[in-house]
Amino acid sequence: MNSIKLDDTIAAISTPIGEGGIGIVRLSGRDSLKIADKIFVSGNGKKPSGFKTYTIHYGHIVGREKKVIDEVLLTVMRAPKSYTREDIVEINCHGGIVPLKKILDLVLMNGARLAEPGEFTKRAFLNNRIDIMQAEAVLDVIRAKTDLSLRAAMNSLQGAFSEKARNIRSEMLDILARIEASIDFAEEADVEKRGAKDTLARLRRIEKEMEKLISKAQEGKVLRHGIRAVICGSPNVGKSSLMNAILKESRAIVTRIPGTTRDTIEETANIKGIPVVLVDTAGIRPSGHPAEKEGVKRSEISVRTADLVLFVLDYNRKIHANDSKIMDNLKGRDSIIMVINKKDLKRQIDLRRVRKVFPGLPVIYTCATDSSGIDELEETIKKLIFKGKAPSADIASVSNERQLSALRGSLADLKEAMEAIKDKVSMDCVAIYLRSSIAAIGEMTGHTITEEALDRIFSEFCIGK
Ligand SMILES: Nc1nc2c(ncn2[C@@H]2O[C@H](COP(=O)(O)OP(=O)(O)O)[C@@H](O)[C@H]2O)c(=O)[nH]1
Ligand SMILES: [Mg+2]
Repeated sequence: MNSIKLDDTIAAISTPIGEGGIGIVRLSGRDSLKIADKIFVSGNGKKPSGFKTYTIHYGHIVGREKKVIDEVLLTVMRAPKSYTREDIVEINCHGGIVPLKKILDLVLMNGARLAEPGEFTKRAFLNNRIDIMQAEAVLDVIRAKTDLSLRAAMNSLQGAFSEKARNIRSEMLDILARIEASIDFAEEADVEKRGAKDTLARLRRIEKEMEKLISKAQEGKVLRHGIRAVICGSPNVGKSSLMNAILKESRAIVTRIPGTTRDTIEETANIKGIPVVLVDTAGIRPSGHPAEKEGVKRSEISVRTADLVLFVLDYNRKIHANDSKIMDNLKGRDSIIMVINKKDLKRQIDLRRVRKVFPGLPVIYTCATDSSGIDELEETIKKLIFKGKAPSADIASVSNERQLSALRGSLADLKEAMEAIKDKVSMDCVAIYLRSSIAAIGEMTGHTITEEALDRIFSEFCIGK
């Protein structure tokens, strides 16, 4: 992998492609200033390599045959106090595709290499400015869909969780060092016995801490990345109308003709601060039409993979065979909310049978056309996701599946180590489990992460970040 080398200078357009007030071409690496010297002409004739750190300068980018490409502001941030800990130059030019591309080309012609996705952040990681969990938090900040998601991501970016994880790891390293020392010196059985008791007590504290982090993980993941909620039910009960009411816009097509929605439509809603991807499905019913058939198949898949199901019934209609069939499909899965829509019309529905099949299911009455009941529905969704507790964006927690599985692995090995002590197995064996536990938590923090895992993380970034 060439990007692990840090001796070259990288460059990329760091602003989104399209028309904008300004656009930024960013350079990072040891030749950033030298390259800037060749293409930037300031009003007073001074060169970027002479500029102080954290200063901004007015001038022009000049290409071949002294042709002026754009009028710019150039910012210099010198190593080590920069995003990457390397020399950084940012060229603020006009935000059009052509000036940005021309400036980037010029920079590349003068010795920079085009950055890979996320490579600036990767350098910040490789140069130890941030750890891998903070790098992941950068992406979460960029992608935050709600205020709450942003706050949770910023909390991680500022290192609240990293510090906790680092402390756990260094405590484990300390315990391991003591065990290794005791293996060499333990002649006296008495000393070893006392040592084992102390070690066990320390490991138990770490175990508790890890378990707490794992129990909070779901909340952390939901706040950052949200959940998927699928809206299902028979045709014409008001699924698409409900989706539009929650989104507060007309996203899905609503008609009086059953079977209008044939494809699944997805849109992110902000439900009480939680990003919720709403999936509007084709009404589930047997159909002869191939397009509708495919839509129905997709609906059934969506229901299986969703975190939450909004099962919609028509207040104005008796439960019919199709509703019952959907209920059969839903039987056994959790996180379902029953939405009885069209409450403005006359009551026809009888819920006794439904309640028998799904005892304890939350039932919300709505009218999608005037949005009444929608707020109560949103409250219920939030309560169900967080099991009645209010979510806190300020807790330091695991934020994704990668971190969670590393933490789980670490805990499993830690438990093995504790068992080994209890069973009075040799301390050599305890040390093996502990080392493996430390390696797993190191994967989470990035202390012992593989290059492959790194590549996977940074490949999700955009170029220029
Ligand atoms: N009276 C009334 N009509 C509704 C309500 N919700 C939806 N509708 C109407 O029911 C029909 C079907 O709605 P639609 O959202 O397309 O249902 P879907 O097939 O389940 O997606 C449309 O004519 C809607 O205007 C409601 O709460 N009250
Ligand atoms: Mg529909």
